Amino acid sequence: MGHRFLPDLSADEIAARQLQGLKWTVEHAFAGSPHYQRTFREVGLRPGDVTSLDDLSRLPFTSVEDLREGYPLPLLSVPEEQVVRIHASSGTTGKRKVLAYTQNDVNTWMDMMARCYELAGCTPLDRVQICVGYGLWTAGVGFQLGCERLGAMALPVGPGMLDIQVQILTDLGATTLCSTASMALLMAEEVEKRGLSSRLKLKRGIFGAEPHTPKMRERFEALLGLEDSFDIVGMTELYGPGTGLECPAHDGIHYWADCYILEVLDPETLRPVAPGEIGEMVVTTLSKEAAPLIRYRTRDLTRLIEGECACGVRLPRHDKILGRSDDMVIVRGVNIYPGQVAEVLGRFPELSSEYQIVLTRVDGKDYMAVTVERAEGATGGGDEALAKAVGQVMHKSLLVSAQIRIVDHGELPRTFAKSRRVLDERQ
Ligand code: ADP
Ligand code: K
Ligand code: ZN
Repeated sequence: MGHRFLPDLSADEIAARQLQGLKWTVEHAFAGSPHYQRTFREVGLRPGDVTSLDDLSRLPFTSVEDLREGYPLPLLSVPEEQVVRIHASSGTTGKRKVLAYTQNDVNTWMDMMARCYELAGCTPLDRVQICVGYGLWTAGVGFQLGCERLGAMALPVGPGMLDIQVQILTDLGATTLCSTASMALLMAEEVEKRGLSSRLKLKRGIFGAEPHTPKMRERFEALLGLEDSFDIVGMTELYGPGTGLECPAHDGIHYWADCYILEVLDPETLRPVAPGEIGEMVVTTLSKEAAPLIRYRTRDLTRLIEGECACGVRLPRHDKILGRSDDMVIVRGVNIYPGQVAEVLGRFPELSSEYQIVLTRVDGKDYMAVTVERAEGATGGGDEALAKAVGQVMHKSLLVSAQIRIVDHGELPRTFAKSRRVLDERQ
């Protein structure tokens, strides 16, 4: 296929690299990290015991609690002189997750990001507007690294600053926009408001960091005049953004199985789910030096997609990230993911993509209210009937009643980062 960064590997070749990487990782982590020495001893395993990929299932899990316990430099497996930088995640609860990188780690990450740009169709003639945070977060730096590796022109604006964003978009003729889905929507609405769409040269968007609905995506694709857009996945623990990219055939996300092993496990039993079923992503890195991950429980939910892909890329695929197990809320004993609410709202063309869930408790009973915007241009008439219809579909698919409130388009907060969908006021 003539890719510079994307490898064309058969399943056997991938398995061979995975076995080699797994053996290396286990030796390396055991030699360098007191944490891994302890967890290996707990399950009675020595690195030499790993001789086939099947042995992966015998290895101990690593969890987000392990990262917090090891704060500030969890899982560190190299001497400090080899660490060239750290990054941290936003860390919504408790201590931040801080992860260390060696130069080789940075280089691996850079190549993974270059693959993403390449798969999205970028070339050295593209101008890439990077509208995500730089600094401690991995996002800005990751997009920047890969862009430079590919040889495209980076326009490193960062998040927010809509005036500067639209100025750079139009004056520099950005062809590629990298942001969260929320930020893409915000920019799209700004461009529309200022009547600038005819001055844009955008061809594609690469957006990620949060789940989004097809509706949200259709809207910013249309307003920004994008020919195509791609969901990008990643997390701080696993280098940062760029661990996989939505395939050009839009049938799942190709992930870099020669850089990490992905297991999809039942979060209760920790056994593999049946092929194609949804489960928790559990990752094992194959060459990560500073903070190797062995069976790290990401808490993200997805499923593997079997079979050959129409786009011709032979690297395996997983589905888009369907949510985080931590996002799950329990309302009157029923497990609910925000994505399920979004899915119901998506069935109503009269509604926009933006919604917010508020949970309250009165007299020991849970109540769920969903505020949703009207689609742009939709008038306010018939709200009651619409709210009732939405409530009925919601009850049917979630088995919980929700009070539906319909507000004007643009009334819910827009954000530069990840949208906050659930306000839990029950504590
Ligand atoms: P945090 O959000 O925990 O501070 P990160 O900034 O590292 O940490 O974000 C990584 C997380 O963001 C992933 O574990 C996943 O839950 C979510 N995420 C990243 N990319 C996507 C995507 N394309 N779609 C849905 N969720 C995503
Ligand atoms: K260039
Ligand atoms: Zn594909």
